[in-house]
Amino acid sequence: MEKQKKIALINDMSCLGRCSLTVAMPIVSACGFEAVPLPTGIFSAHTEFEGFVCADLTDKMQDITEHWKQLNTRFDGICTGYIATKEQADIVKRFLIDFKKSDTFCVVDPVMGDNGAFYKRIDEDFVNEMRFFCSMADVIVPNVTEAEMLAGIDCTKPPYSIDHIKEVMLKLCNIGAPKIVITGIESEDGQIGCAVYDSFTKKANMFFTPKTDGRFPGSGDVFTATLTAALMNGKDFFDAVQIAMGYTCECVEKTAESGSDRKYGLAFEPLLGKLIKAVK
Ligand code: PXL
Repeated sequence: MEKQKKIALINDMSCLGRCSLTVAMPIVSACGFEAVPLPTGIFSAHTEFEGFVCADLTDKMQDITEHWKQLNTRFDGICTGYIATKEQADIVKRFLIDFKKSDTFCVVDPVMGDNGAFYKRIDEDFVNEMRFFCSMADVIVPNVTEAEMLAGIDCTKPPYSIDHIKEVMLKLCNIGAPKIVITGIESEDGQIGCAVYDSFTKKANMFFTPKTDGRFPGSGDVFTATLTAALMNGKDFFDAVQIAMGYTCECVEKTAESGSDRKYGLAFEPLLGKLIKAVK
């Protein structure tokens, strides 16, 4: 058997409401990678659930990474997601400096906001931290709101015009990440999709698919985990984006059809078998 690759997943553990680690771990594991979680916090359920409780793991993150250093742990991939505070951001920055080697593939999801608004904890200092992470990444996957924040453009609401997305993408290129995927673009003709740019080939593209009505928490996390797995399996960048979009959309459709409460996240598990074949 080929040597298995290890991916560090820096994200929160929301126990109920499939998102962040409860999505990233099974997806990258199913795709053949060893998933190594670095939890930023444990939530009873993600923050859209009324009355959630949370244990912050900032101090433990430091201890965990120290132990990994003593063990000479090497990661083939690093994927960052929900980071709660500036202090945690500093720890993750240290982590990237210590563990990102020349052959470590790094994907950053700069979780900061959605639908034209910042999440509560986000201020301009935090956006600057995210700009730094993004500059160290091989691929960044902001949604439109996060892309606007990183680019220093006022946040707008969907639907988005193609010209606006092009303007955001042009400014984002200055951040330094060589490959960019802007996710969750709700277009003026009722579709949803991604804009992609590869600074190595200087090629840009947009991919759209029909949109299922309503919000689906955790769908961004399904997308990012799938994209990471597909890219680390050697898929071409634009192909990997389409695989991740296809899987996420199919999970969204199946979840909508099932009539389950969408707050509990995407029913991604029944489709994992199909995903494994697609990323091979
Ligand atoms: O990516 C979704 C997510 C992750 N982590 C936490 C969240 C959410 C969405 O609300 O609350 C804690």
